Amino acid sequence: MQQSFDLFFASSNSHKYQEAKKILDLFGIKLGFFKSDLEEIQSNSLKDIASKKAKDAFSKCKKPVIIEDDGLFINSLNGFPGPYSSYVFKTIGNKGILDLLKNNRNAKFVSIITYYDKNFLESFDGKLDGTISKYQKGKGWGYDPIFIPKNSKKTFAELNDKNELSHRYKALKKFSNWYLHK
Ligand code: ITT
Repeated sequence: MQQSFDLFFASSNSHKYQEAKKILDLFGIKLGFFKSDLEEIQSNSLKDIASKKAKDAFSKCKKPVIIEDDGLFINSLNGFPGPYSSYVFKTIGNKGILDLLKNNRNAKFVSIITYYDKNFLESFDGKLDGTISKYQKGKGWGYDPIFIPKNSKKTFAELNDKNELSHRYKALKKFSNWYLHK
């Protein structure tokens, strides 16, 4: 039986979709997956990248879409990898990041959720402060084994309640509030 969805999450990354789906379920929004490699412009602004990606996604999906652009910003590296987080993960990975860090390990995860349906183009952000661990801990995707959210001793990969506090949760909560009242 075919399920009906309120909107689609366009991304090449199924981990992001699985988490976004669980979060939007809490707000009563049914999220489908539109698996797609989206065009990503080079820019220092996650919001600009996300807006372009959302329009590209809509032109392919032809249904209301959200896309998400994330960045891990490390203080002692002047915000690197930031908008280049995806590329950096694929090239040097978590080990490469750990090798670059010394004492100051403060960082933040940022999520931009952008919605597009031809009438609306809206973006919502979620930010979460934390630190980068000394070693990889736990089994998780992406930067989960090295990111320790503020007020926690565990990495994202070791936490059971990541979806209740993540950068993604914060951005999707703002999005839901707007979407359900628009
Ligand atoms: P898209 O097709 O949606 O663009 P992507 O994986 O390229 O997928 P981003 O550019 O938004 O997505 O992601 C930047 C990087 O940050 C990417 O390497 C992710 O693995 C990583 N990342 C984002 N959110 C994360 C999270 O909650 N936990 C661990 N890593 C995360």
